[in-house]
Amino acid sequence: MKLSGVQIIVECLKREDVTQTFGYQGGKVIKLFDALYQEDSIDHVTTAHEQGASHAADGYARVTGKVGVCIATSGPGATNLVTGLATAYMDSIPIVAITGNVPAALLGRDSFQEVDIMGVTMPVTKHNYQIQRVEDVGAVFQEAFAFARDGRPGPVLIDITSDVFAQECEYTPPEGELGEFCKLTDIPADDIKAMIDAAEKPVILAGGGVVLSGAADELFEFAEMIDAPVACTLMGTSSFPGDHRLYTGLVGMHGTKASNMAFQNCDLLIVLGARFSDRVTGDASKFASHAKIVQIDIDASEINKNIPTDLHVVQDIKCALETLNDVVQKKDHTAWVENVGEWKAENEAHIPKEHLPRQVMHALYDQLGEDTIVATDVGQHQMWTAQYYPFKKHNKFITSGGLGTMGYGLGASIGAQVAAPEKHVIHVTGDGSFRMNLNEMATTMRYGLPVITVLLDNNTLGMVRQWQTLFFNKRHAETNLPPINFCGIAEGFGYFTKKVDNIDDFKKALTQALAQKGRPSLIHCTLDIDTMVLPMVAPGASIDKITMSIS
Ligand SMILES: Cc1ncc(C[n+]2csc(CCOP(=O)(O)OP(=O)(O)O)c2C)c(N)n1
Repeated sequence: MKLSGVQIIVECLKREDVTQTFGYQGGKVIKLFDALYQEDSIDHVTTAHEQGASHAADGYARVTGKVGVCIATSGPGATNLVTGLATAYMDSIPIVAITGNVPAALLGRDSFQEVDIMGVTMPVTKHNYQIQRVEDVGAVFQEAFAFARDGRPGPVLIDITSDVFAQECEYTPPEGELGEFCKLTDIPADDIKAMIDAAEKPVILAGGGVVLSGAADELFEFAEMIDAPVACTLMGTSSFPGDHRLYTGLVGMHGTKASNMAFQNCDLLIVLGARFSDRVTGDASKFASHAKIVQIDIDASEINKNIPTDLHVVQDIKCALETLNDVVQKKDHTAWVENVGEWKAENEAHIPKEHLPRQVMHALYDQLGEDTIVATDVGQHQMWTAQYYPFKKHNKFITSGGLGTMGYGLGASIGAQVAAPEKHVIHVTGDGSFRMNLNEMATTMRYGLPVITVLLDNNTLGMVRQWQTLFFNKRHAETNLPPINFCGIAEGFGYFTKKVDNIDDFKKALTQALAQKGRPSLIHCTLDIDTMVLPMVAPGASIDKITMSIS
């Protein structure tokens, strides 16, 4: 049967089990939206800005494990997606972005709203396609979804010249699935077991790969079996329960004393789905220098990229851990775990009792159950969340780890809440970041998404101010932010709001926010401008050179 380009696209989306899209209208996608309007099995969320749509597709993908889909028109609509694509690229999140473009005959003529989105997105997508013939739609969509999902996931862009939407051709859905593109290696389970048997001071580093492969339960079993402390990267945070005796917290620049000292003193480091970013390793030449290193990652290009390893495996983390859990034997590293526990206690002793960010995180932890989703923007508030929110089993931490995108959090929360309407979604933000995405309050209101935004407002770009204080002799250039009546703005959108400056009022406000049915909330929590994220390791220093307090 003959179908039009837009009808084929809808068929392709259904074939890929797409039930939700995020995006924004425009002249070059009007026909596509018209076709989606007539299709009951696919819901659409219109965000306030295309960047919000790409972050929402990202948050949706992180919660469902499915490919997130966003749609934008040509020119500015397409370029507004780019930060979201780059964010997803750095964090390995599967997205298919669909953009309309000018008709093929007008390409390259500086036509109205024409932009070379292929050139723009090439470095920030796993792959991109431009469709100029209706006959290519079916095959391109099948391959694009397979690429987005396959191996190390990532964003893929499909740009379609708008004449394709109305063109017709015979369409037969492709049969079967494409083969796997990613080449995996066998798991040398006996070799890894021998290294574990020989180790007296093992440590596990859990990265984003553990979260992406859904391997939290397998990690839990593995860590308990080999009795090894578990540290997390920012992207790995929430893959291991924060209140577990083996958990040591974040590693690296804002890592805990326990994690950083454990790395520098361990004799075996097992790295699961982490890429040894410079924020994790500090001075790479001094990183874990007493340890044998085993690296397991699904992406062969990550192996030995930043840190040389003694043994590596190119594999999905869940699959690798399932295999290892079948062969490893119960270990007892009491002395080593107690040693790490002393560093944990030292870390704890340095945190002031009245540290409001920590009190807020603990109040959230106390009042929210398992299976809660916590999304952040970027800055100090992001680090406080990773440091102090003791993620429970199957909680999800959603953050822009690789690109560090201020303005990510509310869009991502929207995608997360759409994906999991029954769960609590908490958006932790700073005043700088919130200014970048508060337009998306229009979206949470419109769709009745009860996201709770916790704004930690220090009247400054806090993370940058902290660096200025420490490394620029307190010259606070362009970081102060004049106060804003955020509650007034949020009320304008229809939000429930409360402004607080102490933990008791915060807890009451949270109880009230949790009782709002289908209505989003803002808890505006004011902080002292010089509240710091500690501990801290100076950029490029060895990770055991830890500053615990600043007077
Ligand atoms: C889009 C973007 N612009 C600039 C930065 C650089 N940057 C990193 S953290 C930060 C400050 C964030 O301030 P705020 O959102 O208020 O959070 P706080 O650090 O105060 O918690 C800045 C400007 C960034 N990460 N992203």
